[in-house]
Amino acid sequence: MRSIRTQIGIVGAGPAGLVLSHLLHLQGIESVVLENRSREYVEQRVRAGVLEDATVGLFRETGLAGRLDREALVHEGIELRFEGAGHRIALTELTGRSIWIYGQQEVVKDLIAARLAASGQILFEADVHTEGIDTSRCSIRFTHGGEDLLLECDFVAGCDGFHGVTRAALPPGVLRAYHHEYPFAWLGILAAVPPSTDELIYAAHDRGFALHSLRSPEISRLYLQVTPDEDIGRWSDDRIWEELRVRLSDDAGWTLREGPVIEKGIALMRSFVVEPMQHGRVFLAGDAAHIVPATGAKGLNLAVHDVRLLADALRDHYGGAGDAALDSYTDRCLRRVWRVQEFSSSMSSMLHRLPDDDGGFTRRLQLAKLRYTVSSEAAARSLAENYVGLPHERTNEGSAP
Ligand code: FAS
Ligand code: PHB
Repeated sequence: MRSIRTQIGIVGAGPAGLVLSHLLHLQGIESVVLENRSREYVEQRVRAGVLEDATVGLFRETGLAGRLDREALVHEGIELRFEGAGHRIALTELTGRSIWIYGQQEVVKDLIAARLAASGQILFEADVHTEGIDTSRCSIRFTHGGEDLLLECDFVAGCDGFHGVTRAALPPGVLRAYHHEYPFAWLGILAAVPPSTDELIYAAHDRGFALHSLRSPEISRLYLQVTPDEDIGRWSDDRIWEELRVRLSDDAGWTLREGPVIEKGIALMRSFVVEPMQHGRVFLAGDAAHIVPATGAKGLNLAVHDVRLLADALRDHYGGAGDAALDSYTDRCLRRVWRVQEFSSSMSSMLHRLPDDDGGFTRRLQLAKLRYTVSSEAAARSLAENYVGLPHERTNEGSAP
């Protein structure tokens, strides 16, 4: 079997794997990224849309923000809509920081272009299986172009998402998993119609949650709360627009623009964390280690924070600064992971219609929390600083990435 040698073997060309490969490159550290889907597929996969202040800051610092700075939309607020009225949370006024609207597939396109422009190695349609990952020898057997190959490396980074193989390759009993399934899912659409709002609208309607987000001045992104076992076949485009119209309505006669639906899908909402996020020379990052419900718009941003810490720690390792940062990778990631889990969970339970098996008690609590959040500056500031994202923790502040 032909073997390839590199320093860091990265499984998965999502935001985590690609940002890691880029940051390592800037440190003169080699990596090979193995992705089992095609380039076309990963560049068109619709997912995240909200980037935190710190994520955009890192992209600017590391030369990844050229197109983002030209095409992304900066937002300084979001709206919470309930009981027929909208309430703006002034993110930038309250925190001094903003969010950026820029589709995940655009981030992935920019990252792949930057890696390939720097002669980075990304093998698409490389099939990696759990049994192919040797966590003790740090090697990965995979198939590419019909050939069986062996990637030998100093470290393995599992950036292969929730359904990936690296986590499962770790010896049994090493990981402890924490998880929570929410009693709802999101039906999301991409529509070729100009957004009906300049800022995101999170609506907590009696019929269920709805979110009006966007991708560009021409493309809207909208979500509806549905049941976890919902059959998308039962949702015609007309029915989707009808339900969005009702749930996003307000007493001021706000109108929703409708248009052709160009993509639709259902995403389950779960919280998931594994501890530790490392074993020997194998490190997990992003959705491979943790999942948050999309209500807080955090998953991609959390993945970027993980790999920033991992790249810094590997820089220290290869730079002779020791392995303290590698050894404490899990603890430093989990501080943010659980902060974000708590925020995403509280946003989810505040905004979604929950099973009403307590005579409306929960609904009354939700409305009380919503009213407090929009009427108390302290509560609004707390939501705002979590939503724009807390500043990134850094290793050895002095040395630039
Ligand atoms: P990813 O899942 O993105 O990437 C993993 C990669 O590994 C994939 O390319 C996969 O093909 C590959 N892979 C899997 N198995 C493999 C194998 N065996 N061999 C080789 N490769 C393999 N996050 C936000 O921050 N903001 C948002 O607004 C937001 N909205 C979301 C909306 C929805 C509907 C969903 C579902 C998620 C949303 N997220 C959001 C979260 C989302 O963006 C994820 O957190 C993000 O994709 C995580 O990135 P990665 O960890 O790189 O995992
Ligand atoms: C999106 O634009 O896809 C999006 C925005 C906010 C969220 C989740 C998803 O909370």
